[in-house]
Amino acid sequence: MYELYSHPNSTYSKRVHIYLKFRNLEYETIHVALDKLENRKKPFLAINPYGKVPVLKDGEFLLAESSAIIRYLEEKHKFQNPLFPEELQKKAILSQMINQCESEFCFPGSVIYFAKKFVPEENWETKRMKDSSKRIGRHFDIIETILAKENYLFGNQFGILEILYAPFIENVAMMETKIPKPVEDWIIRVLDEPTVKQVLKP
Ligand SMILES: N[C@@H](CCC(=O)N[C@@H](CS)C(=O)NCC(=O)O)C(=O)O
Repeated sequence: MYELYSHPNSTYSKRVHIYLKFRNLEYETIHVALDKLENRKKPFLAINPYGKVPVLKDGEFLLAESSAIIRYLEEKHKFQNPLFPEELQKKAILSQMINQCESEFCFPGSVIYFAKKFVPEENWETKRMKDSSKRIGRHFDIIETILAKENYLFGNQFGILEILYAPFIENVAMMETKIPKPVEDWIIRVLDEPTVKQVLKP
């Protein structure tokens, strides 16, 4: 059975939980106490030298990075309705969109999330946070062009991008950015997916 090193408040871990439930794959969760800095201690650093969750354990094989884990499982199981297309250029566009999700939304989103959750307001780097909000706003304007026509970001069905975005769009209110209506509707749709709800609102 798969083992997933994880923490209940970890947005990146939640992506993998959503995926595992979406695919009905059996797994066991191994709690890593980030709050007690267990991830910075030797036993966990032997599992992931970067000291981050999630990490998947498949037998002796260890794999970190949420999107790499999902891609590995998806390719390993060869499901009938694969989340990654076969066709070269479609696959390339999906990779592009995954990278943009990480760099244009999740990264600036994490800057704001981390500050608002863990840093006293007097120590906020407000310029950096404002720049991050602007960057997210621009990203939303760009994905709006797809979501004005389709219900989901790729192939017009719930897929890998929604799984990667879900734990982050849950916190979109704190990002203080204008959300275009088609994007707002998509957020509601994604957060209403059964496997997403199971993980985000257990
Ligand atoms: N790019 C990684 C990011 C993983 C990550 O940043 N995990 C956070 C929890 S959400 C973590 O373990 N942080 C602990 C630390 O940096 O000390 C992924 O996609 O899995």
